Amino acid sequence: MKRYDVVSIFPDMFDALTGYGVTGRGRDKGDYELVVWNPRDFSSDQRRTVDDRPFGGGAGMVMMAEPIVRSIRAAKARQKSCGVGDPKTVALTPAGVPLTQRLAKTLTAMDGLILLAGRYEGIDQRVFDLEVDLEVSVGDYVVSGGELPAMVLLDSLIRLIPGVLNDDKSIVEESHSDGLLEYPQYTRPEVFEGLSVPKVLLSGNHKEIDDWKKKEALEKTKFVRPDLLEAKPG
Ligand code: 9D3
Repeated sequence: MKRYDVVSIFPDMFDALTGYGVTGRGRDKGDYELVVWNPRDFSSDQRRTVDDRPFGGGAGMVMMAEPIVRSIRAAKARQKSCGVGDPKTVALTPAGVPLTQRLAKTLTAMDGLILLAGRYEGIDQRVFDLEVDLEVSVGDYVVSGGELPAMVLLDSLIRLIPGVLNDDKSIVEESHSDGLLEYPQYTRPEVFEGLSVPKVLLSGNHKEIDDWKKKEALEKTKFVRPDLLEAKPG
């Protein structure tokens, strides 16, 4: 069983991950566990404050170091109590390294992970200095907080845990078409509003079908994401 701890002031958002689809069933089956720590529970004032104004000025509020550091340390203690030797802490930030399938494969190999999802304009730098091993971004666009990015990262890790995907065929196909975009897919009926399924897919000739899928995937990739083909042999 993989152990995931998340630090977030919106714990209920993670029900979207644990309550649905393969990530929901994976949790029910005990493929992984997810515990969310709320920095408000580690705040030192009556109002449960977790943010304050930035030194030096600037727009918006910054998340305070103390409630976050205390949350991360509680998460680390829990991970160690579960036998995770040296749990790594990953912060989701717009300035992180881009999430890729390669990074997902690296992180899914860890027994446990702690993820930090921030809100407001940022997080006090001393949190990173003291407790964070890696910053990860989910792409060059702005969202309102780290929770959705944390769920994107978690989903990409969880579906790589052996047994989470019910069939192992999709994993084989994934590695097969590695780095290419998807070929077009069809199901019944054979004709829909005058549009027919390509004949080759009904031919039963598996070699021809495989060649067609490869050709379509390559074509689509050349057109939409030529950058994916740049550094690729074959
Ligand atoms: C200084 C201007 N903004 C940085 C681009 C401030 C800011 C905006 C949004 C700071 C944090 C956020 C909230 N976003 C995330 O926490 C985040 C994120 C993202 O916005 N895009 C891509 N990946 C990620 S991972 C976490």
